[in-house]
Amino acid sequence: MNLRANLRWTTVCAFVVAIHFCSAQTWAAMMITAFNSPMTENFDTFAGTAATVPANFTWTPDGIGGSTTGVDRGLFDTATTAYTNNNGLYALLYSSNSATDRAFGTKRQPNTNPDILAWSFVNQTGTDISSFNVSWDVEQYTQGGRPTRIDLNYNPNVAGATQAGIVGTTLTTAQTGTPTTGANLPGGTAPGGGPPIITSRSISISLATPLADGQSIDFNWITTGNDPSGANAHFAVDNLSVTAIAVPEPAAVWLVAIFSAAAYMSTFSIRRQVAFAFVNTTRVRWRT
Ligand SMILES: [Ca+2]
Ligand SMILES: [Ca+2]
Repeated sequence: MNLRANLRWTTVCAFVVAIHFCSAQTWAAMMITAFNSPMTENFDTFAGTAATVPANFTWTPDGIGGSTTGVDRGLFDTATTAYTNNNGLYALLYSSNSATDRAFGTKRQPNTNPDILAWSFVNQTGTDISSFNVSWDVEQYTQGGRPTRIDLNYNPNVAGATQAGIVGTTLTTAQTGTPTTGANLPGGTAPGGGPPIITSRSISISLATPLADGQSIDFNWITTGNDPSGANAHFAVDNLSVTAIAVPEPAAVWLVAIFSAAAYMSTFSIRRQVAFAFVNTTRVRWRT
């Protein structure tokens, strides 16, 4: 192969590599193309394996040597199945409520490293995004002595994870049970247990710096829980929803102000005419 052919081959390879990485980045993040349009995930096709984590999501277990947190545990139906003390990644469901409704769940390894589920987005609206609404359900499927916790933060434009600008409650703590070694929730039919405890969260976020077109943002659901002794509950998130909120244009704000003022003046004018008519009527009656 001569020098010119070599250069041509190198150029083709560089182009193919660039396409690969661009495609990978495009695949990895969900594109935000519209305002006030919720983007949702219900995990109903998740099978409790790393391979079935939905696109646009990244799962980071604690990574400690010897940990079983990253182990794929598959489906766990707590309506029909006895409690299992195995730590790892689970698709959790309660078939007595729904045979198809799964949630993204884990039973944590006892250490201080968080398990993080990140949902990645890129702003493709063509303009800045200043605020988001985010909602999700936390679902507790079993009980244990350790109060497993799930919290949320976000990372705008790779600036670092933060909870700044969040209005609303982000933290949910599992209800602990009497058995410190773990058990199914009460109220079910053996060998299964009772229905999951579901806590719905809904927050708004005002970004300190607007997210420019083309910039990324990650929303992170963080599972922790390492004390006191005992077992962590099987804990999950479900029904995630992220909405970019449109900020009214200055012109629109002025129009609202003008219409409000006009409506007030109109009401004021009507009130004045009614008062004037009342006074006149009273005068007429007084004279007669
Ligand atoms: Ca659910
Ligand atoms: Ca679901």
